[in-house]
Amino acid sequence: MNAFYITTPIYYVNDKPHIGHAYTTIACDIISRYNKLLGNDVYFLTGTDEHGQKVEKAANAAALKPQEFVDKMSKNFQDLVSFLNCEISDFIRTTDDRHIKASQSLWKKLLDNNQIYLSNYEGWYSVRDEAFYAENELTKKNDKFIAPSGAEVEWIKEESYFFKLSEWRDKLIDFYEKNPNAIKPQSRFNEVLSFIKGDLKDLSISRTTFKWGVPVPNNDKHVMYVWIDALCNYITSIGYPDTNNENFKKYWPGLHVVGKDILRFHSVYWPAFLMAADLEPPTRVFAHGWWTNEGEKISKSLGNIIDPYEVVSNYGLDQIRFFLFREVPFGNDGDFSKGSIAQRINADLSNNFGNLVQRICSFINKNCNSTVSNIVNYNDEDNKLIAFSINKLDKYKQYMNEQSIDKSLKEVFELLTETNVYVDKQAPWILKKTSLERMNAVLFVSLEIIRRSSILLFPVMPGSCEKVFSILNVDKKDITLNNYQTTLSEPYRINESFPVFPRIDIDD
Ligand code: ME8
Repeated sequence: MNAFYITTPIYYVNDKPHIGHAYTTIACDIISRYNKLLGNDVYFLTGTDEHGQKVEKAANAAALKPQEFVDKMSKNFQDLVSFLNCEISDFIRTTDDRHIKASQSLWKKLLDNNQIYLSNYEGWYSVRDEAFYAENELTKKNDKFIAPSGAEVEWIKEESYFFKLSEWRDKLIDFYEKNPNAIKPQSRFNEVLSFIKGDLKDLSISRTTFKWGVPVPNNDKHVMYVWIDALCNYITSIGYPDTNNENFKKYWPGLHVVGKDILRFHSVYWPAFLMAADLEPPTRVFAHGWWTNEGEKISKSLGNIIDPYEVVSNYGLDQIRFFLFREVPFGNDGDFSKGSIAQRINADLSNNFGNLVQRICSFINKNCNSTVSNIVNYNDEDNKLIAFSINKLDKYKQYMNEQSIDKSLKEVFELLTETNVYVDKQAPWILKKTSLERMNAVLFVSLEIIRRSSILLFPVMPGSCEKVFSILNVDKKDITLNNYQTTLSEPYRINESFPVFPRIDIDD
């Protein structure tokens, strides 16, 4: 059994979760469930990032003590995970004792390895991004300097600990040249490599102007820069500082899925911290794109935040899980528009997948006493479709292994389209009068493809595929990719069918 470790970013608790947070968590759930279908031993981590000036300011604005505020806000993110039907292994909070201990241990390790020194920081800082910027990265707007993210920066001047990032330049270049798949998609890899090849300066890793953070060991005046604390969550959960722990040995290093906004932290700072602490860098960082709402950037000030609870109640959970990953290539930016959701659901789920399930299963219910039997031989058309389904499995796996979820889904839908064409052409309703033997063969092949497609779609739409499996009488333990090619036994009895994907009224 191969061990597989996957993480979402840990989300800031300064605000309520929105569709962007749901997107990354669902992506990781899909990749995690796919790995479980492969038979891998999966550890899936998500959680909340609760320190830093931004969270402290939000707590003040809510007139709550920071700890009370983060307890309340973190709960929203925990509830969202189960609401989205995501199966996690652990939910980490950076205010957990285990995490404070782990991040202080990481700090001490860096100190012991002579990677940290005390000096003065003077430069541009954005509270919103919790990030430092070089002057040449900024633009000027109404006398204010703006970071590439659009956030305002302020000039800060304070005593600070520094991490010797500049010393890691060559080692990072070497690591990425040897591991060209360690950042995906490819365009992001090139972007990171050219950033590293530029002028990599030492990184300020502590702050003295606020208190809401992990205290720097042996110097209470400083709290850790929120990113060194935050990134450490990925190793806290699997037992750091005990690197001989079962989980640590089994799962590290892993795959981090992040939004493109925080790629630099994960693919430059984090691998450097890890190598400097004698640990391995992540296996891969996958940076996905950004969602807009009807063409506009999603932001609180524009008042166009998309609430995951609301969209799920309008369209259904699996419909939204599906839309997010079928509509937009994973890695690209996407636009959340009501028209495209309805169209996507109707075309792919109601008319293609749902229709195939419904027409085949209700035909078997009505005309065959719910049982398919008497298969003598498959003809060329049957064999062709079966062979096509095997070819689709190979492509599906190849794309899933590189996190191209959209491409995997496209393969499954080509198989479903082809199967609907096959059913139209074979016309079991006519065969019923002309050849019961052929009718049974066609129904059996169709059921087989429905079963196979439902296995492939399971990671994206677990709840709906379970419904299909309940009609098909397939046991939960048989939902694995190993079982993809072991056909149903014959005679095969199914249960009463029902519509799994109702159509969406476009006018709504
Ligand atoms: O950055 N489209 O937390 P955060 C797509 N705490 N994804 C989006 C999105 C959008 N419009 N908006 C948010 C932080 N996301 C840090 C991370 S990790 C050690 C620390 C998703 O609450 C996307 O995954 O700002 C993005 O990277 C993440 O939420 C940012 O969450």
